Amino acid sequence: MEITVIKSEYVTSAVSRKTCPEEPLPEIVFVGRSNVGKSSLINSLTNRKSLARTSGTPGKTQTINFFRVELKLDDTSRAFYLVDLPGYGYAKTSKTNRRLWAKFIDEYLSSRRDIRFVCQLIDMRHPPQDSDMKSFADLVEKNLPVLIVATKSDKLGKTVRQKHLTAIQNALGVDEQSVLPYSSVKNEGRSDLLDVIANALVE
Ligand SMILES: Nc1nc2c(ncn2[C@@H]2O[C@H](COP(=O)(O)OP(=O)(O)OP(=O)(O)O)[C@@H](O)[C@H]2O)c(=O)[nH]1
Ligand SMILES: [Mg+2]
Repeated sequence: MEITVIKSEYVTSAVSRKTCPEEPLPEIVFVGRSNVGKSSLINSLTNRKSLARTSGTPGKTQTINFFRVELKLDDTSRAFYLVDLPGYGYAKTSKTNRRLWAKFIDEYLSSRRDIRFVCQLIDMRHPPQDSDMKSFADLVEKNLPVLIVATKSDKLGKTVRQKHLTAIQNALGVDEQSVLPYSSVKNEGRSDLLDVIANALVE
């Protein structure tokens, strides 16, 4: 199937359930540690330089950001949201704030009406951290379908890369198809991820 992104735009930054957009579209959600490359991946997918703000300093994204995207699949078009969540495992904010955040994200993931699947990003250079394991278990417990995206694949050589992919699979207890290597610098994995998204949209 020939898939092209025909439109992408920033919609809103939500800080509570009430401020999430109302248009009833399917959502694809990105979660992962701060600095893992969530915002960069959204830019790579949409072919935009700075649709989502990225930064070398962790903790850049601090709100739930909604991007409305339209894909062309054969001769129909489909609209959906890409949803950029703040990273876990890091917070330049108070404990109270962090707790409020965790609660809002938990509510969003538990009760949002049409999350098709969640991309959990894991930095491919390292084995999954405790916070990654916890987040994965939480998503599974919420019955959300999860695709693991192993980021920054451009930073590893071929042999190490395969070794690390296997380590991620084993740590999480998932099969090979559930882990997709990605590089936002080289756009590696982009067409595979677009395929997964297109399939989730037509279901
Ligand atoms: N080499 C390489 N660097 C990447 C890749 N993806 C992201 N980066 C870099 O990693 C850093 C963090 O990227 P972001 O996209 O801002 O990460 P994030 O997950 O959105 O971070 P928070 O918003 O803080 O949660 C930036 O310096 C990016 O340039 C990649 O595929 N390859
Ligand atoms: Mg970000």
